[in-house]
Amino acid sequence: MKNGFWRAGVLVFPVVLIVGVAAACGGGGDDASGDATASPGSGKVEVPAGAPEIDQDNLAFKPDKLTVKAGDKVYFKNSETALHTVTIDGKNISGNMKKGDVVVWTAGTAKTYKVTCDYHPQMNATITAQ
Ligand SMILES: [Cu+2]
Repeated sequence: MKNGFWRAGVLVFPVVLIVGVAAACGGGGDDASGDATASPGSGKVEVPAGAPEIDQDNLAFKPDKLTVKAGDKVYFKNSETALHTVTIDGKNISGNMKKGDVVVWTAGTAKTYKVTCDYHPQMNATITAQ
């Protein structure tokens, strides 16, 4: 009786272990997102009325000076056919933006940010977060 129980236990236990390990390996693994503040290449983002916005138009950022509160979202929109980027303090946060693309960025810290475009050195703007 006691021996029979033991034999069954020894047989069942390794099977449970293997199934458990297989299940643990199945999930997760797709959390590769980097910058949560950017939405690269997405044309689906709409700019809310009255939100801080900078247009990319005629090879310029318009306006080229913007003041917001720290924590505010700033919307960048490419309004022309030329490809642009939103590069903030040297970091490209947008990828390539086509006409109509909108990228949202959050001015996290109170300071002045330099905004440039990787393709057009003449495109410059500053965003001051207070
Ligand atoms: Cu550009």
